Amino acid sequence: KTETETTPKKDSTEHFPKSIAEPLVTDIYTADPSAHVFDNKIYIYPSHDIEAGIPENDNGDHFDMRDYHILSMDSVGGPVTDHGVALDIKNIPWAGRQLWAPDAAFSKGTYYLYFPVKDKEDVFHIGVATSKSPAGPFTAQPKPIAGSYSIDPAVFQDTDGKSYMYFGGIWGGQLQRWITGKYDTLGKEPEGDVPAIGPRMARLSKDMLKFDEPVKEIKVIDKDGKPLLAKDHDRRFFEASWMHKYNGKYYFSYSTGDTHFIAYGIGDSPYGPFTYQGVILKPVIGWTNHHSIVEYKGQWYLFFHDSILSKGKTHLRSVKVTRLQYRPDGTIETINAYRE
Ligand code: FUB
Repeated sequence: KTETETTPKKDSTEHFPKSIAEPLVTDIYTADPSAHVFDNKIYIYPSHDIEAGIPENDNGDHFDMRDYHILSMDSVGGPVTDHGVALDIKNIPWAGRQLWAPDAAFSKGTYYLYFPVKDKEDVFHIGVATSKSPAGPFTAQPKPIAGSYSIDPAVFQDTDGKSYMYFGGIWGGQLQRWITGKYDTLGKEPEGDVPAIGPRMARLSKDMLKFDEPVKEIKVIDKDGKPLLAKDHDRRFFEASWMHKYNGKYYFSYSTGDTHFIAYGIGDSPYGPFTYQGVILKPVIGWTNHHSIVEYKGQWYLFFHDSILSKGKTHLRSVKVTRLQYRPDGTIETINAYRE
């Protein structure tokens, strides 16, 4: 093991509510789980949280992660394999600091790991690394994806074979610095009765290494077709994009950040717009909320994280999984990660 943190004792949960799920692994801290089914197994691409000793701030400097470990399992509830270091920041030529929430995809015999990291000027961009194995190790491309910025890539492969990347996150994720399309360190999250900043997306090229079209802003709208407003912190997009398809509809889900919900909208196209539907996951222990949704052997699952194992340290999280249920009308039952 390369980790320096110690393993918290099992009784560390005694002052927290009883969770509906246990951490998938307890010898390292993991977060931001992006789950996929590859080779009939579930592979989870999480952030690898560490104690870097950096004080908490709104920029997220305390999330100073330096490598990725990939997890896999043959069955939900069965043994979980930690495949060790899959990519180290030392081996990403353009990286400065902070390896945040990754995602992965498979195409034509190659696995792709997409990752946000700050460059040497402290600006987040999204990189890609390749491997012949879903568990890595991955080899990073020499430069970030051209035209990429901000954080939290989520790659969705549609049933017609096209692949799309959704990305972006405000505050520490720097999306508010790209409002004009050019980087501006003074960019701020809008306030009040103006539309909220939307997540970004672009179709990926056939080789999965580039954007195949200009980056677009996508809209989450209310039932009247109006974009969610900047003041609507309970519903507006903050970070942690995820896309999945169910019964022919496109489900875009995300974190509301400072109000701590995983919320979602449904649309008829991967480009949206997505009509806001409600909350998938209520706030968890720890500031961040970040998830993925995947179908495995006919059952849908929500992967998420919380900070119970670290006794509530926001930057030391643990990945968990629980079942996700649809109502007959296609909306999703809200999940409370804790027993009432
Ligand atoms: O893990 C670092 C950041 O915290 C992620 O990129 C965000 O989505 C939040 O979970």
